Amino acid sequence: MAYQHPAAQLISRSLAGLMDTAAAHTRTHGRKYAQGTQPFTVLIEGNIGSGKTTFLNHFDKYRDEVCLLTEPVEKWRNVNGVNLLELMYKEPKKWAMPFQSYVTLTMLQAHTQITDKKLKIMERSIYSARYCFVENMFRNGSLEQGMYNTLQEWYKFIEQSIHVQADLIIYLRTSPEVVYERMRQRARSEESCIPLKYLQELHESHEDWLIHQRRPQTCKVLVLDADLNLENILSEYQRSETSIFDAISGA
Ligand code: DCM
Ligand code: MG
Repeated sequence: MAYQHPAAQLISRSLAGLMDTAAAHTRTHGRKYAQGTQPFTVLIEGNIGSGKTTFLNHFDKYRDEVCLLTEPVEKWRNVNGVNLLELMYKEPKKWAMPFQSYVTLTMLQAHTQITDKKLKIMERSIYSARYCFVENMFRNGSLEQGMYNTLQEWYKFIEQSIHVQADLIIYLRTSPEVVYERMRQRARSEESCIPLKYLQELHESHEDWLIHQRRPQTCKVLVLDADLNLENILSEYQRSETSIFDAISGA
């Protein structure tokens, strides 16, 4: 058998283990794995640098009532000592596939995480991986047809057998030029090679999904103007708080 990097082996084994459990669950119970275990779930979506983490931090004051799940980027930077995020940007043709498989695993862990809180807020989801990042990586040639098809098969299986649905999506809508500037200021080392064009492409795929509704839409989308700077975005945050609490009381 061809040599496989230990990180890639680990990812395949963990993902396969989770899928076996899900399949067995669906066979035994006739319903999706994790169904009925999830509270009202809100996904925070938006381009790189759109302020998703800052938005989640804003909800920190409700931490006793809200399960806050920030994007597992630290896990992606350290898979048993391997920085998959860095490898994916440095050598996309080789590493985009294992990176997105690992994103799938960590997102599934977040989607299915049990909590006794009444509200779960997640930074990004399996949906943005599928509809934005993976689509874009396929279009720009980082993913070969066979890699792309394999990921699509995982997504189809997940959709059928695991409860990953959300109740509300908050879209932090930005313009690519603004997030490009923010990304450069934030200066995450792995992202130093990202050109404006990449952010423009990701912007278009978020727009196609959340504004033009060109993807299967399962829940309501609240759009916030996330071009605003920190001082001015507070009123947008308050608008989203009201929407979340209204939606929960109407759910
Ligand atoms: N990322 C990716 N594929 C995903 C999710 C995220 O390539 N499915 C990348 C984009 C960013 C980093 O991970 O470089 C963290 O995202 P952000 O800064 O938007 O939180
Ligand atoms: Mg973030």
